[in-house]
Amino acid sequence: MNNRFLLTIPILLFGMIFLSCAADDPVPERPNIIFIFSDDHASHAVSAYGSEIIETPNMDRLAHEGIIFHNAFVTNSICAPSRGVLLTGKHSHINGQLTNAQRFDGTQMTYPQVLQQSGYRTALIGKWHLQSDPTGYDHWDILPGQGHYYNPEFITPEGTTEIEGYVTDIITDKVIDWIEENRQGGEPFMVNYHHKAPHRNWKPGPDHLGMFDDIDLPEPETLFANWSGELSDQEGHEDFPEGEWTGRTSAVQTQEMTLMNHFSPAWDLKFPPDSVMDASHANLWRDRYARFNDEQRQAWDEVYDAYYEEFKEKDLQGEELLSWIYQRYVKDYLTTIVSIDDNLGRLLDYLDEAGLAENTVVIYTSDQGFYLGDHGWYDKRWMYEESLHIPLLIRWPAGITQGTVNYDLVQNLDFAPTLIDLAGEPVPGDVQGRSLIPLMRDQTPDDWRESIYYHYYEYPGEHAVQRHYGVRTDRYKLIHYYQIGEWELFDLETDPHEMQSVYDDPDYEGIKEELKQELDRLREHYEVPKVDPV
Ligand code: SGN
Ligand code: CA
Repeated sequence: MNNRFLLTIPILLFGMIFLSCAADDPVPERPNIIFIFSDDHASHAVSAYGSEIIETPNMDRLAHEGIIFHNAFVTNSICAPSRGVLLTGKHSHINGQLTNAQRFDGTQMTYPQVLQQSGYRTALIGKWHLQSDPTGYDHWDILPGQGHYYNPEFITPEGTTEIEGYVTDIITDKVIDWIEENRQGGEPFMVNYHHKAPHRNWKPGPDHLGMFDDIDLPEPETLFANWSGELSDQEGHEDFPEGEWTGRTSAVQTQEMTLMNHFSPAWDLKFPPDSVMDASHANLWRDRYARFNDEQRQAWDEVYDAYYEEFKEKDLQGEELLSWIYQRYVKDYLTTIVSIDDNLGRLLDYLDEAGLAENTVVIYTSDQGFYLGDHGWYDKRWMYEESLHIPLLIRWPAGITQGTVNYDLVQNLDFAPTLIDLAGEPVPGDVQGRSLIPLMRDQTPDDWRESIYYHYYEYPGEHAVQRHYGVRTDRYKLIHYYQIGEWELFDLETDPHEMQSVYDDPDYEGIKEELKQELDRLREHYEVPKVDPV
């Protein structure tokens, strides 16, 4: 018996139940689903999560009109692995996508396949990053690799087309057009609406260039934590524990993601290509710069030439330089998010006008979090809060009470089972996540998880973050950098920024032992092999 036949049985059963109930007790129609996935969007850059640096009114609208999850985390804070987990509901060591370098095996069970076979119309539009062709979609229209911010190419089964404009606007146009074409005919739809933004190198769209110019954004408390081997005594930062590396492992010292030492003047600060001939990433930046059309280039230069002039004129050093880099970095990053939020507003307006809002589940989340100068860093990969955490906002007027707030520990592992459950299909037994539908209804099961498992594998790799796995409970986090034999233990209540490991603190001996046992239990439960498969 082949898989397709097996999958038709639940569909037939669903149909029979639907028909038998239809006369007197109408079963609610299966909802449409719009899964919005941004790339590297940290939850501390969403105002619904209390961000102090950006307003995201349309994301906040999802939270107010639906549910906000305050404790949503990834299993592996890097792009392609996160996407593998999204599609399968299984940890990286099971779905095979352990790093960005691998090709996703699309022949395994993925939720788009289940939905497609159960009668959903399915589409994937935007970033994909999994190398193999997407499976389970009636329609796919994806960026090659990381894609481009300006005048991006898109690949479909028919070939590659370059489209003039800004990537976030174009992806949204494509999503709305596809929904408009596919909303008729009685079948529900599911669309993966996947942004490129706010991925490095954070290029603002033409409508928003320079929008934060007149503002000084607040700095994160840990901005000066790692940058030079010395702790800052700058006003407002004097509370750091003694000695910058104290209490953390050597992994923190050997990473390559500081704003101070690893940021590229060309690629990241976008200094004029001719000014930075010798700088790292200069050719990459020249290549991207060449993509602008004349109008785009002129608008860009007007704004970015001024930043470069300011940089030269001020001739900053040390902490003042880091502060300047931080402002430039975060302003570009946030500006790309403003475009996402504006386009989300456009989509929500469209759903209202089309009469689709009531029974369409709109999910907003990201493939992982990001460092916004926290610890002096950009990028992700670590199990520390800023990159472990993801925004997760879901609106579904027909199924979720407005203003629902959830604090349970949920993970991207739960997306596939949730989406399968929303479609009324049984969740396959080997899926490792759990459906979030009971949580959406404010009915968390008694046996909901009390800890999460995390595992990052991409070392050696860009930004040089050591491999590590760990466990997080609502209060504690234990991390094992297993290739260098080092551990960290954080008490998130007393040390929310994870600056001081208490692994060797005798007061935490009991907690440490409990967490080690819990980590062993999770590794066994999730069938983690003793030796890394990559
Ligand atoms: C690129 C970026 C990295 C980033 C990876 C992974 N470098 O390689 O900074 O960590 O993507 O990001 S860049 O020079 O090309 O900008 S991920 O989100 O796709 O995992
Ligand atoms: Ca990413």
